Amino acid sequence: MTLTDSVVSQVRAASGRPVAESTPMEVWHGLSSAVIDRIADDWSATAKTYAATRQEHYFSAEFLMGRALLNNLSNLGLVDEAREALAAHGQDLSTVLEEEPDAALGNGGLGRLAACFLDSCATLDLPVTGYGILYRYGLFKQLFEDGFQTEHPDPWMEEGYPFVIRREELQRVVSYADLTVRAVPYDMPITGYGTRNVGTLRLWRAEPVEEFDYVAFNSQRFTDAIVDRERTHDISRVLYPNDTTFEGKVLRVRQQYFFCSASLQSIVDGYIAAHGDDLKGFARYNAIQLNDTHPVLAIPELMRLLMDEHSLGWEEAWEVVSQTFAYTNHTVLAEALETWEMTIFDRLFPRIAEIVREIDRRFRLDMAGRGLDQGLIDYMAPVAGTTVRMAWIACYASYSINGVAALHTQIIARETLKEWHDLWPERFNNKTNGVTPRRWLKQCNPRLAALLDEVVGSDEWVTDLSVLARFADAADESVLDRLTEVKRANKADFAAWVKEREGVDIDPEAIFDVQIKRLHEYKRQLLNAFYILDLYFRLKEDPSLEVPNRVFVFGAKAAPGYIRAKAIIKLINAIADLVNADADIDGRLKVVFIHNYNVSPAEHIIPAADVSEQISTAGKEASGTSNMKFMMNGALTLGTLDGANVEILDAVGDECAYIFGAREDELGELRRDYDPRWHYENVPGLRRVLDALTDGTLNDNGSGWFHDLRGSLLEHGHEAADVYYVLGDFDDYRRVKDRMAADYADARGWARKAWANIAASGRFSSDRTIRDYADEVWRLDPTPIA
Ligand code: 26W
Repeated sequence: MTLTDSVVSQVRAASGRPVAESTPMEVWHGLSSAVIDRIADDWSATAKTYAATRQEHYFSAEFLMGRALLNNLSNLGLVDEAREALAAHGQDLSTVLEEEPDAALGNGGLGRLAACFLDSCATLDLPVTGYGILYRYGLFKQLFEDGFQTEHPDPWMEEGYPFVIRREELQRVVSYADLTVRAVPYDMPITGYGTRNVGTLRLWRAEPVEEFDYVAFNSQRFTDAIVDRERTHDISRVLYPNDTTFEGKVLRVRQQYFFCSASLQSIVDGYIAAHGDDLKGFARYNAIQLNDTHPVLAIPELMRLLMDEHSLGWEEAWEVVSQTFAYTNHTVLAEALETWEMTIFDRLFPRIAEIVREIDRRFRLDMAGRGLDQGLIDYMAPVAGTTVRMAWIACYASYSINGVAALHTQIIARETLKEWHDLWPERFNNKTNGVTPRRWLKQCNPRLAALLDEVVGSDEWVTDLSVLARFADAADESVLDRLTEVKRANKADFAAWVKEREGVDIDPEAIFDVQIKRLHEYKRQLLNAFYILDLYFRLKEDPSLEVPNRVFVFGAKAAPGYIRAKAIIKLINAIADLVNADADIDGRLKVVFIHNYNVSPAEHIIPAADVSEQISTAGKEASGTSNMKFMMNGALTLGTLDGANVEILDAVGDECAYIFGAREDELGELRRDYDPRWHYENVPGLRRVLDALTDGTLNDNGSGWFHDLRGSLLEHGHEAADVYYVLGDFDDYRRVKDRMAADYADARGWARKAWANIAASGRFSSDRTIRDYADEVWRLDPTPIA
């Protein structure tokens, strides 16, 4: 059946009406079902092929998938056919695509990385499956009220979602001491670009067991059963909105155990079906990547399954476990390191608690045998008094430990995980992050994709982005002018999108300067805000100042309990109110805070950006991945030498990136006698900016938040002032950013730099990252279906 025939029948089935009379949402449902119909045979064949081979399983509490329909159509080469099929019935594909809700099952970088990885694994025909949780509510929806963030639920699949298939027959039971639940898998097909292989993301949903034994549901225990039903549904109800700050909430550890246990049961059963019941060979056929410490309970849980259900001895089981797991660290921030109270483990899963204590006991013997002193053993042991340290368990049990950018890997080896590196340096390796050029270039920026097709002479760059390097010098003036034209057209589209979504007019001729990422003090949105405020005052003081028009774009969610981050959002909105409405400024500066930033807004924003703000305090951003998306789309990086920025700079050269600020290796020294007050008093512009927070220039609606922000930078209270060195880096930031703006006037020169960025972006494709994991960590071969 052609897609056209299939779409018509699926839309009619979804709406009960002819296609022409169906709503765009109904058309979205029908077209999505037609895609599933199209891939069903290949998906099943892929699963069968992978079951027989060595596989990798990617365990992650977060998968920030975004929208699925365009991605699938594009991977399958069906975009034009779908557009025509709909047009024949008076329906517009772009309108239909914009109906789709984002699957926002992640907070930020770590979750989106998992999604890009799955795309690359499918495209490279690698036998990799993702495992996570089917959260009923994704990351909260963000609105602004009087410039304050408010949070609202995101019931993203309440109206049905064709891209997950419930696999009733594959359900498992997960037991806690106080509760037994069913785990039902919902499988999402992961198509690759230009391949028939279709991978799988398996997301588990918690459901009550009463369908199994509803006898217990009757009579005396009726209310208990109702309460248990709710407690069960709680497990997969909502994604924790905390990014980087650890909270020892019982529900979170329940969630972690839930998906680890269900996934391992499914993998072990798959192994037995394919290779027989001698579990000692498990690690020959299976590797498990732990995406940060969130799935580390999989380590004691696999021990339990091997020993209690499959009768291996401790040593045999430990041998299997220590050849199965690999651990990726995603942050050096101390407040993010997960530790749990042992009492929680005792209460929820006493057997896991017992296994963790035994790991701890044997670790101590093992280390004493190696001659480590007692202080060091106590520091590194999995259990410290009453707390369990998940990162230490991961380091002890994993055959591979990796960071996510070269600098980050150096820092974890030298500091965060130093003692482990001293013991087992061979376990440590770097895997610099990457992003998929399918979603982040081909799909979101069709104009640039068309230009690349022409310059390269084919679309081979889509699956091998490194070919662009061959064309680094191939950009003559006509190519550069067309690149400028592509960017201009993208900016015009974006301006229309902003007008419609946020009600703000922006000038497509202005420099579009963008910072989109979770709101955190270390990411220093505040530094950007201070620059804007300072520029505003400079323009007020001297209206004849020659500066190009500027549009500053922000997108960021703050964790609901992170008041200082929320204060920074309020501040940026207050600056927008001040600047956008000022008749003296007359549109020369505009500030737009895109509400509810997510994957699909990013796809509108990034292709239109001129400047990519990557301004974290050096040493704090493990990698960053939006930096790579911007680079691919021809925006120039304005950044510190942090995370993957270091490697971006290395790839493009310093004429094609704007680098400022203190380096990671200087900061220790600089901070020792750092006096933010001195900067306030002596750095041009800073006093005026900081005073504006509290002198009535900016309105925080009586919250006192701006006063607190100012205090966090200037006052030595119980915490150190300006721990992220905002004032220390301000002067250099301002100088470099001013220079960058001046450079923009030379359109050809700017385009040349933009082209250099695009051409050098090959090493930041997640295809490269995944090949490195497959070769060096997973030892996995591409396995195309016959
Ligand atoms: C336990 C609370 C918690 C929740 C999330 C702690 C830590 C996290 C993540 C590790 C935060 C995160 O998303 N880290 C980001 O990972 C990206 C992918 O590797 C990197 O590009 C970012 O630099 C890093 O901040």
